[in-house]
Formats: sequence, C-alpha cells, structure tokens
Amino acid sequence: VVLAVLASRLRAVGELAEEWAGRPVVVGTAITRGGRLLVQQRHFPARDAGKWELPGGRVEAGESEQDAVIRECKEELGVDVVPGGRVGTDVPLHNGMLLRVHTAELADPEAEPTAVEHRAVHWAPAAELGAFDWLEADRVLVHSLRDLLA
Ligand code: 9L3
Ligand code: MG
Repeated sequence: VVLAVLASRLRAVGELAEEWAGRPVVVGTAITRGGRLLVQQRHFPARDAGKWELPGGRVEAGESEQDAVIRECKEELGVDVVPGGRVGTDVPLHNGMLLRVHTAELADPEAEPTAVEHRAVHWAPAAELGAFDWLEADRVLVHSLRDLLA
C-alpha cells in the first residue's frame, strides 16, 4: 500500500512538472538586509492595488531569470541588486504563468530602494511577514521567506 501511494504521488508530481514546463516565468525577488525583507505594495491593476508582493515581473524573451531580477529591481525600486539563489517553490499564477523567487542583495548596501511604480516599500522583519495583505501567490511563500530571514 505504501509503495502504491508513493507511486501515485510520483506520478502526480511528474504530471505537475509536465503541466508547468513551458509556462512563462514571473520572477519575484527576496532582497534581504540586516534580517529584514524588502516588500512592496502594488498600485495597479485596481484588483491588486493595496496588496503586498515581492518586487519582480515577467522574464522577457532571451533574458535569464537573474537578468530579469536585476532589470525589474532597477525599474521598480531604482536600485542595483546582485541575485543569489532560489527560495521557496514555484507558485502557479491565475494568468497561467509561474512565480519563481530568487534571493538578492543590494549592490550598494547603503542604497535606499524607492517605490518608483508602487505605492510603498517596506523593510519587514520576520515577525511582520504574516501580517501583510499579500497577493495570493506571494502569501504561499511566507514561511520560506521567514526561514530565509532566520
Ligand atoms: N506577480 C505576483 N507576485 C509577484 C510578482 C512580481 C508578480 N511577486 C503577478 C502579478 C501579475 C504578474 O505576476 O499578475 C506579472 O507581474 P508584474 O509584471 O505586473 O509585476
Ligand atoms: Mg512588477
């Protein structure tokens, strides 16, 4: 029985991997500094206004995920970042894309990210992460983000 359950689990994972392969990727960026995570509040579209998310956006054709992280952080926050590894799992988005989060640090640790396209930015300590009104996909990652700060 255990083996049968395992086999069916493996099949399910395989099917998911197949379904997700080829989905366009939206990168999210977990920028950390001194035990805090940078979070930003969306301004648009109206449906998402007021919700909190990790900075990022769609990976463009011919662009690596790391390049997209660097470009999006420059566009959205006005800062240069140095991407690190991945954090958390891929999260499917309603629009058919996948949210995939990379860690990053500020190239200049003294730089202050600003809300260029967003309503607000905030450096959040681990204890605050649960309290934000996150976009649904980003909320899935809160426990991984807390671990990252620990
Ligand atoms: N999205 C969700 N969580 C995130 C990001 C950066 C993006 N942390 C979703 C919101 C949009 C789509 O991905 O539906 C594309 O993102 P953007 O280009 O509007 O930032
Ligand atoms: Mg964006």
